[in-house]
Amino acid sequence: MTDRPDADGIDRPGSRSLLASSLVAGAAGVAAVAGSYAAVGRTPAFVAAPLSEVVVASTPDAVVAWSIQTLGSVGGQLGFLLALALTVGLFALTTAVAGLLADRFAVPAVAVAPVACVAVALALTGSVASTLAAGGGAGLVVALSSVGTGGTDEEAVETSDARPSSARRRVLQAVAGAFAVSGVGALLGSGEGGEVPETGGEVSAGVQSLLDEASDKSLDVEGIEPLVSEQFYQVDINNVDPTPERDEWTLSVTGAVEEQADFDYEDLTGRSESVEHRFVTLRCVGEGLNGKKMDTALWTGVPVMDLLDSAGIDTGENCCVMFRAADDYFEEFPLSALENGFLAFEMNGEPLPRGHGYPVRALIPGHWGEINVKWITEIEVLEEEAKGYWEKRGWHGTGPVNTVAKLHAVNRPGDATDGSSAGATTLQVGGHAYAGTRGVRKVEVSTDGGDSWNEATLSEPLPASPGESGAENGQQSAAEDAWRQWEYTYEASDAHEVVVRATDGEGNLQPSEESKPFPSGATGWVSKRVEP
Ligand SMILES: Nc1nc2c(c(=O)[nH]1)N[C@H]1C(S)=C(S)[C@@H](COP(=O)(O)O)O[C@H]1N2
Ligand SMILES: [Mo]
Repeated sequence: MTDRPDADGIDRPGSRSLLASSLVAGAAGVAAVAGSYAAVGRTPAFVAAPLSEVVVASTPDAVVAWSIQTLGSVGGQLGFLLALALTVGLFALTTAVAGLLADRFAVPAVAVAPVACVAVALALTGSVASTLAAGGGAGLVVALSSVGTGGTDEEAVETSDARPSSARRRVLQAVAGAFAVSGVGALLGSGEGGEVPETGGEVSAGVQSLLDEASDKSLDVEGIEPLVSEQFYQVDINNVDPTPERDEWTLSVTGAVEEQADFDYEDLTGRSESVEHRFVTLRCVGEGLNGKKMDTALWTGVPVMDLLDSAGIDTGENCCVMFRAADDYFEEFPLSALENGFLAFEMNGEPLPRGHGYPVRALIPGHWGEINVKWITEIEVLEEEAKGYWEKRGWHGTGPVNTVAKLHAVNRPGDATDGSSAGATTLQVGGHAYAGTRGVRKVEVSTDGGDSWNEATLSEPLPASPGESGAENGQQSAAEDAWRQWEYTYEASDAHEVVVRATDGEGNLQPSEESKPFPSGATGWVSKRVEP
């Protein structure tokens, strides 16, 4: 043992060496995690993924629910950072213990530490690539830390003068190694995302013309998403999304059916007569009244019922369905809502991005986002009601969405002198309105805190796909479940309160009563104080 205090009782070199060893172990921990990331990216095979699950599982349900629904991705990132730190710590500890054992049996730490890290990584992930890369990263750092220091500490212990510089050198080399591995890890790992095939940016002519139409119909308002969102929000229970392989993916129809049926990816995409492109808006029940977890995309897929008819579902006897997914998420809702359901495998003409449910997700028209199950694997037909993931946590998010008009843009088009009367400024306010399958009939804007109302300009409706229930007799009608943009331009010279409200397609005015997102979605009218 070289860490023993010298006979004269000076323990400086010993503690220095302990510190040095800890720093080297820490660097090795970083390198192990970075190595694994380089090999597999942020996938379930990443060594930090299991601890991330532990973090989520050991956080109280209420905190997880709150964090996912309100912080969304930020909450997830915090949990994930904690998991990363814990995983680095685990590998650092492993390296340190391996180092002590190596000392004890007088073998080089370089031989023991990587083996120990490999064992830990294997226990964590079971992925060979991830494991070898973690062991390799840690091994590299430990090896670097002994280069030029004589490999063992024997030389260094000879004079107490030599030790500090040697220890410093060990640490510097280890840290440099960890930096290098992390750099490579970040570079390689960020490119990984589970294997979502590339389309080379080629979008079919049909999809392109629909996307063009959406862009033509988008209002000219700075600061709001166009009719097809550029940044589509993401909400799910995972810190690390699952990576089902397209070729191994199956959807099983189980439960109260005449015959259980399994479908694979080809069964979906191969039904060319059924394939449709639908504009569909999603909105998270957990978002604030004027939140940004509401977006629209053009989705390609097939109607659920086209697929399920072969399984023989009795819609009279059965009440509901439970959807299950590769991330163990599950949601239940009435069978009636399934009738216009859609199974999507493309988003805006590209394969579904991993974060949005690759290879296949469900879209249930008009309902809150949470039953639009991503990475779907099973549809179970139920004879009795059951609770879904969020309903077990107190939410009521399986029903139709609330009507909302959001206010996201306050613009000053042109300068004050441009066309506006003396002392007044031209103002433009705008946003989106959504009422699920009820559709949006009008949006009204008040610029005096709700005393008087003016009708806003609405974007033209997005077109329906031929299979949507809104599209009858081959008539081109409005997409069944898509938002509209609204815009209102006016002049003002004093600070004032802008309020917006929508009326749905059935003539119901958006309720003014205010409630929080939990448990059934936010209600009320969005208002904003505007200074000209
Ligand atoms: N498998 C799975 N599907 C899921 C979720 C999930 O956590 N796991 N989250 C749901 C919630 S709460 C919402 S709001 C929508 C969001 O879809 P997006 O991430 O594609 O925007 O997905 C739903 N589908
Ligand atoms: Mo959600």
